[in-house]
Amino acid sequence: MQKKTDGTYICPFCFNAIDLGAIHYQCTNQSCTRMFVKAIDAGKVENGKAFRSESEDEEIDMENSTFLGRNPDGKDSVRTRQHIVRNSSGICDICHRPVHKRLCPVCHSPIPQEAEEGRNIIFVVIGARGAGKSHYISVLINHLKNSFAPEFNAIVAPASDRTTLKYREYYYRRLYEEGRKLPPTRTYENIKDFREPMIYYVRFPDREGMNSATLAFFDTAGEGSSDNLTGVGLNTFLSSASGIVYLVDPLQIPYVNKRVRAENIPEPSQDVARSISEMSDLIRSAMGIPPTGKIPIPLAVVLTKCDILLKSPENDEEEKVLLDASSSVRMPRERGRIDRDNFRQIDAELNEYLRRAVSREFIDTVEGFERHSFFAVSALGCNPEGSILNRGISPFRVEDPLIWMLGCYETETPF
Ligand SMILES: Nc1nc2c(ncn2[C@@H]2O[C@H](COP(=O)(O)OP(=O)(O)OP(=O)(O)O)[C@@H](O)[C@H]2O)c(=O)[nH]1
Ligand SMILES: [Mg+2]
Ligand SMILES: [Zn+2]
Ligand SMILES: [Zn+2]
Repeated sequence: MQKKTDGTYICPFCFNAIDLGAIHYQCTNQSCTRMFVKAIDAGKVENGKAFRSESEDEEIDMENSTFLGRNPDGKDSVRTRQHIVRNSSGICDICHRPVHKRLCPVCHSPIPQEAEEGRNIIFVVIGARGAGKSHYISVLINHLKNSFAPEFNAIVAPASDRTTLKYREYYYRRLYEEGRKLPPTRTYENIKDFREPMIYYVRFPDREGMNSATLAFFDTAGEGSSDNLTGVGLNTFLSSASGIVYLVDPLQIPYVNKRVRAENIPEPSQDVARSISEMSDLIRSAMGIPPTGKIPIPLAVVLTKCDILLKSPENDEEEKVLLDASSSVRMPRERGRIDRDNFRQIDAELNEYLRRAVSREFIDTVEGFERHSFFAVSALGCNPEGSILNRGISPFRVEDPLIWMLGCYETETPF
């Protein structure tokens, strides 16, 4: 489907289709940047000033600066001590030794080893304002490393140092070390850090066929207006994805909102149905798919904060909107493989539930995707009372959508 085997590769950072024969490199030879700077100062580099920082040990990475929304001439431009080779020869233009660190020529993000294998499937996670994206993403990343990886014999690794730093600084530290809730994303001061997605590679070394996937976490609101907060146009981003995890906060659904009683319930919102149909329209126009045609990208529609839906009802009204004792969401999936029956039951139950709680149109929009499935997850495992997570973090079913999506791309070797 989205697999590219003709020598092009979709960069999961900037979502440009890259010709693998026309890329850039980075030389790990420590002295090349200094020599490059000397060559600039001697006037031997065309347009050399553009790469010259105040330091003799660093050069300016114009492409990466531009991608991150920073001024390449300004103080916050991206600097590097590893010389960038702006041609695809595979030989450093300074030290003339072979170079192996491959970069996307547009944004200068790293290109992984697996790029050639045509198995670069990119899954993206998005959702409307307040849907629970930030908490879901942070908990999922931690859960993938600590729980999913050992269960499925997988290796989960960040694609770049910046992903590692960003995850630690904005998410992990606050949630897991300080035990505090994350703030709304839009109030982050340095919004520029959020132009770049956090990218993780998931590899299955024992499996043939589909043995690696890329996860791109873009932590912004899933509305059209968020377009200018990301380095990538939302339509490009969505239509190049191999799978979309779309988060919905059930507590924002007016029908559920007015019946559930719990601390910190968000305001009801009409956005639940509206924003998914906007997303679907955006993809249809970007991919040229008419309203009657199916969108070929697998879609997981995920109800977040389901800890609240699983509590015991306190009255008849609550009973109408909570998941009952026999709900399939409570039935554990079989471990170490794709438990399709379990997912199918949850999908059928939530389809019914959302048809009633949201609308028929909402379901129709979701069914406009060739492959789709409903899920219910909880990042925190409980409803936080204030801003302190004093009951800890116990994620529930956060990995389900990912397992299902991997199943959509599974070829020879079943889990
Ligand atoms: N009960 C419960 N509440 C949650 C859970 N995850 C998030 N929340 C609540 O939902 C609020 C919003 O979650 P966020 O992760 O910040 O949502 P977001 O989609 O990133 O929001 P914006 O960045 O503002 O668009 C949090 O402040 C929590 O109070 C969960 O697993 N269970
Ligand atoms: Mg957020
Ligand atoms: Zn790129
Ligand atoms: Zn070199």
